[in-house]
Amino acid sequence: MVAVDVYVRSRAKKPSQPCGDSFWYAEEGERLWLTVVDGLGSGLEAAAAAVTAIDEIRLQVATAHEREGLDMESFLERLLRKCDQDLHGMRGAALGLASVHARGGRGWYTGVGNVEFRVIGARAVHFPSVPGIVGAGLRRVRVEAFDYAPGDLLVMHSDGISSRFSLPPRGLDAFHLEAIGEGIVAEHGKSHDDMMLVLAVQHG
Ligand SMILES: [Mn+2]
Repeated sequence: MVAVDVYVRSRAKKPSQPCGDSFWYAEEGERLWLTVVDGLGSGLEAAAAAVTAIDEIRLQVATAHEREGLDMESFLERLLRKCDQDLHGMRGAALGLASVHARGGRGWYTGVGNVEFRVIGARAVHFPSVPGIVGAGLRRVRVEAFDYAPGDLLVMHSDGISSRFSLPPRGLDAFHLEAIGEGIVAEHGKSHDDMMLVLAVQHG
């Protein structure tokens, strides 16, 4: 059993419309999965694109996690390309997808468009946005590896949050997700776009 704290904060550009940004967090076996998808534009069509991508990710992760020796690099690339096909003819989306093992070791990240991902561990790692639109035909897909240890802070967000925030270094105490998240949203959340911020940390 893995103990993970997850903080999620989202906000629609217009309160009367659905938020076009979505997230998914899951634990499959001992592997943690985190994704943020920003459907282009806002409202119903943006939300539909984001949900379509997340449904595909859920399905593929659920069917793949049982397999021994899953090659994460090629799995993430195939998954991103499948989402690209699924969203063809829809609004398109920016997407970030990360996976780590609860015992630590190498973590994996892939992303396209204005979703950013950071890992705050022994050192801070930042994966900025990569040009492209999921659904518009991806040419190159980059899958990146990073070092992960239990207790490291995982941060993923859409461009409804300015990426200029700083984060506390990993110290002896656990990260306080609520305080960190509320601070980022208050100071760096944008009022003219949908917003999604997800923080996750293992504890215990
Ligand atoms: Mn956006």
